[in-house]
Amino acid sequence: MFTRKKNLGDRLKDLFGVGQASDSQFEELEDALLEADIGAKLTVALVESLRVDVKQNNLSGDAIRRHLAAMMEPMLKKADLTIDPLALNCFLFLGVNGVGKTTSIAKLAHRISRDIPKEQIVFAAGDTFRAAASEQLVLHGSRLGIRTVSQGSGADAAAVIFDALESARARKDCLVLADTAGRLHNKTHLVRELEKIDKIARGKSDVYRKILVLDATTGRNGLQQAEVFHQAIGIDALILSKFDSSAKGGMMLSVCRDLGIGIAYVGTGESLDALEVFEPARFARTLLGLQD
Ligand SMILES: Nc1nc2c(ncn2[C@@H]2O[C@H](COP(=O)(O)OP(=O)(O)OP(=O)(O)O)[C@@H](O)[C@H]2O)c(=O)[nH]1
Ligand SMILES: [Mg+2]
Repeated sequence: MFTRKKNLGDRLKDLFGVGQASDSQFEELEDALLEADIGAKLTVALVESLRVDVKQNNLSGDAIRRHLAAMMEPMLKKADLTIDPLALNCFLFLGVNGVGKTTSIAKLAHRISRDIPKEQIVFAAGDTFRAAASEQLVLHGSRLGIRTVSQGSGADAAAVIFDALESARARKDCLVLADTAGRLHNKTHLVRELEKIDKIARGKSDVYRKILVLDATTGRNGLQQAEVFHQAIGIDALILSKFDSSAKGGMMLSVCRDLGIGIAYVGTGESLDALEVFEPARFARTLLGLQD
C-alpha cells in the first residue's frame, strides 16, 4: 500500500475550529493550497475571497472547507468521452513517460466493455519506442479478451495506428484505443511524428479524441505537460492518474481554467476497476479531505 504523505485534506481537517478563523489559520491554508499544487495566483485569489465569505457568512469549522470546495467546483471542467456506438471511434492516449497511459487504456476498455462488446474494441500498440511496450498492451488485451494490433518495437507508430483503424473499419469495430510513446512532445521531429499520427487518426475514424494522461503526483509540472501537448496537437480530454497515492491534483484547477480542457476520468489505483468518472464536486471535496 501507499504511504500517504500528509495531504491537503489531512492538513485542513483540523485547521478551522468552532471559533472565528484567524489570520494565521488563513496563512496555514494558503501554504497548504500551495503545497497541493493549486498555484500561487489562484491560491491567493481563493484565500482572499474565502476570507470575505467566511466573515460575511460567519463560517467556521468544516463549513469553511465545504465553502472552499464549492468555490473550486465551477473551476473544474468535465470532459465528455461519449462513444458513438454506430461509428468508428478512436481515442489516442498521450502523455509523458510513466504517467499511466497503457494502464488507463486497459482500465477504460474494461469499463467500456460493459456497454460495448469487447470484440468491437481494439488496442493499437502505438508505443513502438520501448521493446516491452507492445507486449504490455498485448498482455492487457489478452487478459481482457481484446484484440491488439501491434508491429513490435521500432515500427512506425503512425503505421500501427493506421493498421488498427483500417482493420477496425473492415471488421465494423466500434472503438480503437491507441497507445503512444511517452516522449513525443518536446523535440521537433517527435512533434512531427505526433502530427502524423494525429492526421491518420483523424482521417481514418469518425469520432476522434485526444486524451492526455497526467499523473497527480507530478504536481505543477502537469500543467506544463498539458500546455506542451495542447500546443503541439490539441487535447480534448484529460485523465488524471494516481489520484490515490497522494490525493494531490490541485494543478487540475489550473489545467481546466487556463487551458479550458476538461477531465474525463480519474485513476485511483493500479487495478482495472480503479478508474472513476470525473465529477467536479466530488473531486473538489476529495482534494479538501471532505469525501463522505
Ligand atoms: N497507484 C496508481 N498507479 C497507477 C495508476 N495508473 C497507473 N499506475 C501505475 O503507474 C505505472 C506506469 O503505468 P503505465 O500505464 O505503464 O504508464 P505509461 O504512461 O504507459 O508509461 P510508458 O509507457 O513508460 O510511457 C504502473 O506501475 C501502473 O500500475 C493509478 O491510477 N494509481
Ligand atoms: Mg505505456
